[in-house]
Amino acid sequence: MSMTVTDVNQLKQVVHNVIEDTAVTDMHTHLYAPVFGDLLLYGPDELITYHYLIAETMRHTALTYDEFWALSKEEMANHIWQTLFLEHSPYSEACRGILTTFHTLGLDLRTRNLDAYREWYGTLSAAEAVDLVFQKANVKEVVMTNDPFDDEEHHLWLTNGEALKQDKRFHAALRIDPLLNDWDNTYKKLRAWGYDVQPDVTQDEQTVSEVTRFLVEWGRRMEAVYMAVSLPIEFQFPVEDTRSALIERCVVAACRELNIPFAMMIGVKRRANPNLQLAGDMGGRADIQAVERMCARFPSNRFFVTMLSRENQHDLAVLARKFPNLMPFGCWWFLNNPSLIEEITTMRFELLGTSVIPQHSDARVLDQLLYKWSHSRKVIEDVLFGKYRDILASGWQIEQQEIERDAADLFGQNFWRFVRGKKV
Ligand code: HDL
Ligand code: ZN
Repeated sequence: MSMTVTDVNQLKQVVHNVIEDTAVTDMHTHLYAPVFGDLLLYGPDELITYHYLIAETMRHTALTYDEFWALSKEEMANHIWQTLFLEHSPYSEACRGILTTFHTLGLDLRTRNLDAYREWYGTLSAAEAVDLVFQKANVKEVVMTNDPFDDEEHHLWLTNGEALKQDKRFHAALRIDPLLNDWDNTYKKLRAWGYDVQPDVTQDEQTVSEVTRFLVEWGRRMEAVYMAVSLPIEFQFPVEDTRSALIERCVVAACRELNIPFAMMIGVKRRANPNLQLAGDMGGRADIQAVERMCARFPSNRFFVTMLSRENQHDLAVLARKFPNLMPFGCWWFLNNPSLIEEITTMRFELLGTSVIPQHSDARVLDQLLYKWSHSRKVIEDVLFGKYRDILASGWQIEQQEIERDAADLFGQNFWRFVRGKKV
């Protein structure tokens, strides 16, 4: 029996409870099921050496880049802890996330004793850590980032593929950055794997069909729920270049054959500072018209899109009003901060109602789910409450089960309907 919500205080409590109780489908992470072995990262040293914290540490430390990278993982974590947590207050989002994570796990932050935290984790197996973190974060399932061009992952899929798909909490996404962003090196890998491709994609039908075969074979091997790529700030479409030709002649065709969406994550500049390695990437404003042309030119394809620049967010939301085959998702990377999640989610709810996927975690370390989702849930709850409050004030009556329905859509159903080609 659902309850009709009649006043603002009752509404606030109902929205809070529903958001807390709604299990999440996390549509973009860099996590792996335990069967992937060491590819699954968890624990204090992995959390504290997350590349976000390395970038912040290098703004304070007297160490040179070489001195820092020469440290062991534990020494790195000790140096980051000393620098960002003990010598300065840890209120940046990446630092605050560590505190939220440890607090949620019941660790005593008053001690600030990193070795004590390490000792607590010591006995936790990867499988136990997954069960514990998924339960505490109220995460039902995650989508991994699976790169067939990574030698270790390539080997795992070819030698143990069925075992990699047994844990139904972990879904695969076929990530194709090397294909679209580094063709001149990647085509040689395809040839070595038995795909008869030539360097020039635009002139050779055989190459087009072989690249498409590669994508379809790996999409099926992984049972990928979508195909994904991150694209640079300067991404344009269509242009006379290899990336455009591969997208137009191979990727969209393969996605149609697999009946899965193509996810574009646009606006990255890789290694702006190569000395920072993974921490050295930056972002910038990209061309929204490339997305417009993709959606218009391929009406039977579905596109997940997230953009790295704050300045692209309004245009992306407006574009999604024009193209039902476009699904904006998440507050990606440098946008995954409370102030920007609030701004972007408010704008999306005002322009798209419930037909959007407000967040993904992008977690690289398992335990990050604890903070990435608790921080985002709070912001999304506040924005959603505000929107319900506005319509309540107009005399609209809201049922609790309608709030439960909307939250389930935002935190998972929209994703699965879009993956399966159904209206959201
Ligand atoms: O390309 C991506 O998927 C990005 O999310 C990068 O992995 C980035 O380094 C990251 O971890 N963002 O959170
Ligand atoms: Zn990512």
